[in-house]
Amino acid sequence: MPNDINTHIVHRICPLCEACCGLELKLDGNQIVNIRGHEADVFSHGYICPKGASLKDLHNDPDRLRAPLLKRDGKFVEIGWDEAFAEIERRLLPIVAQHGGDAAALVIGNPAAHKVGLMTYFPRLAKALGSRNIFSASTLDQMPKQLSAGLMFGTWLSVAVPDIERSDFLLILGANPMVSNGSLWTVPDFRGKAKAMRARGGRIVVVDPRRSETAAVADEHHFIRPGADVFLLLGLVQTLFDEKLVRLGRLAEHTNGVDQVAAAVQEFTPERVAARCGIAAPTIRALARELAQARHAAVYGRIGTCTQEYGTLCSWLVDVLNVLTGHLDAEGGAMFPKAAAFAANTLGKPGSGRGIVTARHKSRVSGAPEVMGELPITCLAEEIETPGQGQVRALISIAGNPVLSAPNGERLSAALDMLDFMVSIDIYLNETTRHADLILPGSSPLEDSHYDIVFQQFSHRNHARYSDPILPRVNGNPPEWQILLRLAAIAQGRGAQLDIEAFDTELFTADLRRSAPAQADALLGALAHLTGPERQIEFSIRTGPYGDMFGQKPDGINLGKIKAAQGGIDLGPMQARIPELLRTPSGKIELAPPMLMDDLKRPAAALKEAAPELVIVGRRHVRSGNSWMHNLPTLAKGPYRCTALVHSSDVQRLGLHDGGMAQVASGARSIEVRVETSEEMMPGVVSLPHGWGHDLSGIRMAVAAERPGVNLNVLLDDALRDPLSGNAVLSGIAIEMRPVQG
Ligand SMILES: Nc1nc2c(c(=O)[nH]1)N[C@H]1C(S)=C(S)[C@@H](COP(=O)(O)OP(=O)(O)OC[C@H]3O[C@@H](n4cnc5c(=O)[nH]c(N)nc54)[C@H](O)[C@@H]3O)O[C@H]1N2
Ligand SMILES: Nc1nc2c(c(=O)[nH]1)N[C@H]1C(S)=C(S)[C@@H](COP(=O)(O)OP(=O)(O)OC[C@H]3O[C@@H](n4cnc5c(=O)[nH]c(N)nc54)[C@H](O)[C@@H]3O)O[C@H]1N2
Ligand code: SF4
Ligand SMILES: [Mo]
Repeated sequence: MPNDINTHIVHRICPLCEACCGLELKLDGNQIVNIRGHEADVFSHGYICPKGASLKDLHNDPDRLRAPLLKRDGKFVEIGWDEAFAEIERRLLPIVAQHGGDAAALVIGNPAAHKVGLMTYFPRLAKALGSRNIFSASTLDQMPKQLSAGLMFGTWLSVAVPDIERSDFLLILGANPMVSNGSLWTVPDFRGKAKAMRARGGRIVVVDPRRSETAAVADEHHFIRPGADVFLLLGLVQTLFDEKLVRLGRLAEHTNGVDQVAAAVQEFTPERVAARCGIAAPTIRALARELAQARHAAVYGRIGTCTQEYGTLCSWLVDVLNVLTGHLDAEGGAMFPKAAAFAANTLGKPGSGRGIVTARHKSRVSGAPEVMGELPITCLAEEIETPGQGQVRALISIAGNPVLSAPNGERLSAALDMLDFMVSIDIYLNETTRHADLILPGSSPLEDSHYDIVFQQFSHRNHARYSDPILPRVNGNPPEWQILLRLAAIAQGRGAQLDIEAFDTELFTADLRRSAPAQADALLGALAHLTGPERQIEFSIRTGPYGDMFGQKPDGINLGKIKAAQGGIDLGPMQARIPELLRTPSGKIELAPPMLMDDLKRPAAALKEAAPELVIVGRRHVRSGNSWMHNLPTLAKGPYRCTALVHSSDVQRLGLHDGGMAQVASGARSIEVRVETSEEMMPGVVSLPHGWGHDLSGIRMAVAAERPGVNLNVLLDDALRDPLSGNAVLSGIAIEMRPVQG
């Protein structure tokens, strides 16, 4: 093919969801010809979904920001980087000087988890700013799981994931990996793996108020009343004790608190929880027996079980089930990945540690406890609105779009306009960044190198892969790590002009002198050829569990070896890690953390609560990613997706029409949606995707604005949280629905 002469092939880990597939890109010069799955990738073996191929659209998107934008007289104008940083110095510093560090808040969103530069340098910025007002998408998502993992196993990210390739029974609650491609469970090609599992005689059971795409490929599906998983899970645990099915096996000597759990769940018999969760008692008993008797089984719960008022209890009970049935840390069960770098559960003395604490401080207005260094993002609006010492007056938002992604975005939107100064680091002028005084453009993923420091910790199989930058930066735009570091320099009063490479080395050196004082000089020498994220990655890999220890273990790995290996390095299936993984002070699994035992009061009191007549839950689609991929033509095409799925019995009862419009109201707030009759829905439950509503003024996303959809989060209540983790309640909100004429 003559026109192939100039083309070449490069590889990149896909940053668009947690599956982290290896992609193969064909380039013609700097033009992307096509994108497909990378067959030789040791982890994803060529799998790709429609979003992966859309990286081309993302890179080429004319709306993607490529220069800093400053708001002048209400209009954004392009400016240079020096001017941008000078402006930040001029406006941010006086606010902090006058009102203290807490006056400047930080918000970081989901895409940051896929950007190694943002992940490794956010802590530097947060430290330099010294603010307690740190918010992130974690409190719209997985904070309950992190808290329960921290309490049980001693570090925030010690999350057990199903060992699907060796499992023969999976119980999945509130997750739809057929669409989401997995979350807190990095598992590319869930469909293929589920199919293989069933071909070996395995079974999958899904619990979801909607017969989801995952339920459709499962063996069994049960509707559940939204927000009522805690009752089902308590019923399952109770049955294990009641029917003498508890078998801890190898973990018995490593587990504290079994008797306390037994006592605490006594009243939650299947017969008493059945009506509350909507699943019959004999079904609950049968599920408990099947789980206990399966040789290799795992319980897995995700967004549906986290984003509810009992999020932490649910997340905990999922692992209580895994422990009590002998499936935690066992082959084919719920196992702990061992990441090659950055995992807290591979650092320090194996087998015990300091554990975790929460509530080191509380939010000023609502008194919500700090969890993992953060406050609930649903507290942000009130922290801006409420005068007094510690009021938030300046905001730095990084790869986050809380105006769409957080409950009651309209309130937040108005609050953002009250700020004295706001700067966003983002790739779009969107619903959130339109409020900024200054937007600094983040980079296209294809301009960045990448190493997964987050998702290796949740991968169903251990691996290490690295991506080089593929395409050149434009306009002399700095990489995102340097943007964050320069903001840190400004916040520390070191000036916007500071030599950023020297500052980076200064901070890295200080870290090394603290963590490895005796070897610091030698290590610095060995790493002298690297800067930025690469230096941190190389250090972490080489001193990590598979590392070459700077030559002491010649068979170990380093960044050079990972780069040289086509498709990365496979580090094998998950292995049993208890007790080595534990970092609890006791050196045991804490099955009955006092905070959770105490919280059982809430479900006990709510056991008899009647169901609202109609509630709303969320939904995802393969051609969409939260709020920001609707501007990519390959994903945006096709049928209108922001529809409300309503069961035919509700359509009839409420006088709605398939394809017609309806008003959905929650209290005083309401939206108008298009109705789609669906037998997938549990009667009394409506499903609407989140992340839509691109019809707000002042955004620059032309494709998204053509079919804006409506924002589910307008309806949701920012006062509703899981009190332990601070996570927002996004599921099971009571609504009213009526047809809109015309
Ligand atoms: N295509 C695509 N992929 C994505 C994303 C995306 O937007 N689009 N987002 C990414 C992100 S940020 C995340 S966190 C992950 C999330 O990944 P998942 O956790 O798999 O999330 P969902 O696909 O939303 O599936 C949640 C399921 O929970 C059900 N559900 C709702 N309420 C309840 C409840 O109270 N109880 C139970 N048992 N079920 C309930 C819903 O009907 C839905 O089927 O997906 C990631 N992947
Ligand atoms: N009702 C309801 N609400 C939900 C959910 C739900 O299931 N239901 N899911 C929740 C979940 S799980 C999550 S994770 C949150 C997500 O919440 P957010 O993280 O606030 O939302 P995103 O839509 O992911 O927005 C990401 C932002 O990052 C920008 N961005 C994208 N790529 C880059 C990049 O490379 N660099 C920079 N600097 N910026 C970039 C985008 O332009 C966008 O502004 O939403 C939550 N909201
Ligand atoms: S499943 Fe799709 S979006 Fe997710 S990493 Fe793979 S290709 Fe990317
Ligand atoms: Mo998420």
